[in-house]
Amino acid sequence: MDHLDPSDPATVTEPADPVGTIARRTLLGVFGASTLGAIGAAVLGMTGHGASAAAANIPPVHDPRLHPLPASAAATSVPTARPGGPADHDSVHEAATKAFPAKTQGQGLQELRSTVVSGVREFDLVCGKVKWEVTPGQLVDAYAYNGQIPGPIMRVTEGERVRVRVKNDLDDSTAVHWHGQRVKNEVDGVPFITQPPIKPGQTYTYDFTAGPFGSHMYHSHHNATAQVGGGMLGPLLVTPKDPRVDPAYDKDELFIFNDALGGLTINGKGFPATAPYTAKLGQRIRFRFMNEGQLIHPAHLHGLTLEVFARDGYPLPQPFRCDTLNVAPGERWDAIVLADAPGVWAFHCHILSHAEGSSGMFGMVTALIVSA
Ligand SMILES: [Cu+2]
Repeated sequence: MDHLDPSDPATVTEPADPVGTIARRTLLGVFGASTLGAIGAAVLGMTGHGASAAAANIPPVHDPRLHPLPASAAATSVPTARPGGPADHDSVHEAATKAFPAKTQGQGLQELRSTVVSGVREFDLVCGKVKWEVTPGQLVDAYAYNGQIPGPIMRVTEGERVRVRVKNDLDDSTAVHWHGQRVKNEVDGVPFITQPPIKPGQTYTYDFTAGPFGSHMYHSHHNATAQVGGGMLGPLLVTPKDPRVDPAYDKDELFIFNDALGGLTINGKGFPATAPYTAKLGQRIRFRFMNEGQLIHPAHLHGLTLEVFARDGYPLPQPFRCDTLNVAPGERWDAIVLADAPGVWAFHCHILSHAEGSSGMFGMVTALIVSA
């Protein structure tokens, strides 16, 4: 990914960037429309549709099958000859990588609004079916809270009383479990153990006191393989009453794995539609890793160090450093990354079949872009 130059002012992003939209714009600026066009034309040329690329006024790419280059030029030329050969392989990889970050419809992890009524923080969640765009043009039937995958961020404070109204607009029953919270048993969200299922059309109200603090989750606990796998999950972030229990950080980011809906995703999107994380040199970024899937996913960050300080919300007695952090289903891990080296650092699941194949990178791949 060294084709991006983070020292280039075009890649500098504002710290308050909401979920990578600025990075997307600036990255596109770096690649430039002509570059993207050339990549598109290269791919089209390989598959024999070069004429339409030319008609679209995309800069021409040499097709050596039609017009062989002199040997000296061929040595430095891009996509060469043989369909299925190494050059094809490279051009497909290049196109997949340079499409990053690709635009898709639908954005998960928006802050969920709440209101405080008589000292109780109230939220509304609506369960519904949606079509979710995982990668450009890949629309899948999904379940969502408030139309988002992952669901919106619920942010509460340790010890605060919380009320969540859950409206079921699905054709199926559901229930919500507050994963990691020490709630009273009757609001634990398990149908036929602690409550009846929430039938289609019904609204069910959960009432609990938030705690312990840390990075937690909410998700369906009914037909969960389908419903959680299909998108019914979200983060429940409990701010500690005493802020001194957390290390200092400048940015707070979520990194949620899932592996059912539309394949292998980070925050509901597959590469190249995953959003890059951005930081300025010297910033400290808190990453909250969560796994809502069926498989383990080791998160690997190139070039920088993860300082892991909490597991499942609980502060570690002995924080540790690593660059590959295994995140098992249901787990949450919190880590600080000091952005002490500029660059576009690949950040991906290190089960290789979750990240890169014969057509290039896909699935659980993103990047942390550190600008000087
Ligand atoms: Cu994985």
